Amino acid sequence: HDLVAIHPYSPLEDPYSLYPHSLRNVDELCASIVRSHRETTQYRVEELQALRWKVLSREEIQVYQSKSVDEMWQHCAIRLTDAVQYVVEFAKHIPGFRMLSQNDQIALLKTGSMEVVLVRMCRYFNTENNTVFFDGKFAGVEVFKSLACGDLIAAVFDFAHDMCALKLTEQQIALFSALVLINTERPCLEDSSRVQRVQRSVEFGLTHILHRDNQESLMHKLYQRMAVLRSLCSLHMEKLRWFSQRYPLTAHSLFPPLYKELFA
Ligand code: CLR
Repeated sequence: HDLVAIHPYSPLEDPYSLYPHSLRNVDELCASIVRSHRETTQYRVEELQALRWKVLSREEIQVYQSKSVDEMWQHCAIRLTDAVQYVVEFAKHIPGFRMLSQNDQIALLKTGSMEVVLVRMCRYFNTENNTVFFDGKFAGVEVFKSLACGDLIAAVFDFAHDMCALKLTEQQIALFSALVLINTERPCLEDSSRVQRVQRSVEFGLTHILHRDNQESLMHKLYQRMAVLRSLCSLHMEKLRWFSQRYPLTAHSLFPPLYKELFA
């Protein structure tokens, strides 16, 4: 498996993952999830803020729009896979994650990693002009026209817009991302009671910081967003199946192996 090859399992590196129950307190759990989030998000929020003036020009938009369907899919699949790789790295440092079996780690990442990429997208989103940081500049929905899946793109942009409206702090985003990943309802889990223990600790961590921030009412909204994430990811899978049927060669030989492993 690519996932494992890229990130060899080494329990000794991370003592917390072996004994999550021995965490001195919930602060320590939150701090370690926040640290892992910080270390695996390519850009800091302030950096992205400073880059907002970089918007694609007409001509640059034209270049994306005149790409063929399979060329643009391949391009986006590569970008998405990059982002997924950072999420895999994030997951590995969630206390308790590496204590799970390899099978369960992969099962969680299969559905969860794309969802976390979409959660992270709100950091890369500018609600003033509805653009997302893509390939070094801010891009609107029209840039993705040649993918021929306008409904998915519109839904993804809507989701990012709604997430931005919640004005989450980096800590809240970190804990929410962890909760999205560690989910006992994912299919094909071998040891869901173990996953449940980890899930409970992350849930406890999120509740704790929302309480500390005086924003307990966010919990309900975040659970609602999790349902939206699920539907977005099944739409993504549906589009991928459609694409693979029409362009089997591109999907088979030109997509990144990790993308295929996770989503195909
Ligand atoms: C999300 C946050 C990550 C960095 C990142 C990288 C790639 C971006 C992604 C973000 C947001 C969604 C994105 C993606 C590339 C293509 C994809 C813009 C900013 C759009 C929605 C197209 C999806 C196409 C699939 C159907 C292949 O940390």
